[in-house]
Amino acid sequence: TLLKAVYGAGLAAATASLSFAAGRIKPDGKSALIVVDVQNCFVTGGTLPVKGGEEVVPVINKLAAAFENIVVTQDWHTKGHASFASTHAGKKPFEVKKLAYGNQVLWPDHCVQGTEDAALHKDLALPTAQLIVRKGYHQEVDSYSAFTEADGKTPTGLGGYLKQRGIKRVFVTGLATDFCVAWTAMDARKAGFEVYVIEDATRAIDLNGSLAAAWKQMTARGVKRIQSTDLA
Ligand code: VGL
Ligand code: ZN
Repeated sequence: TLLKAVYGAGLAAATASLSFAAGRIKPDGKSALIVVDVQNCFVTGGTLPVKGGEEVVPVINKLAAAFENIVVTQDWHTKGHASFASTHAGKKPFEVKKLAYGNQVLWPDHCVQGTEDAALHKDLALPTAQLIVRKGYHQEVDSYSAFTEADGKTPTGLGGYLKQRGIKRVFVTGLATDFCVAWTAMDARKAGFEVYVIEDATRAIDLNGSLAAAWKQMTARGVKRIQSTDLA
């Protein structure tokens, strides 16, 4: 029938454009892969597990081959950190508390400096990575972003590092899409980088609609949402 023929043609066109799309983004010497918080704390069995968090590991390992420049981050909290619910009398994990710099989601104790929980996932294979940035180590201030702490003003140094190395484009992966990945991506835009988030190389916490909200904010700020198959 005509309907079938039209449908068939549409499918063929869609398939053609899909295969054309694959590999259209090529990281160059001015590109960096940022691997956010792929730590034991955020995968199954960790203290703040992200659903399917471990599934990003093979995707990121494979992506790494396409990058000359790779930066890894670790959430690296002190004991009794201000972002832990246990630090605040009467507060439970996933409640919100107003701290000096604004509203803070309170988390289970996680990623405490030097613990096995805070170590990078054992299967993460990034031998060519050049820098590990640790963040969230100031007792009174959280840092979802790998660029700027939650007070909105204390830099981690990553922006300066990337700029001094001539990096123009960053590709953000890791955990969690709606917290540390999103904040890192948006701060990278603020710092003037071209920013891609590789969606299938991330997994989300999705607390009260936070995943949809994060994509909306990232998109509004010019972060490009791509898939690992878009890279050569
Ligand atoms: C993260 C919540 C608390 C993250 C870190 O890596 O996304 N989320 N600390
Ligand atoms: Zn944290």
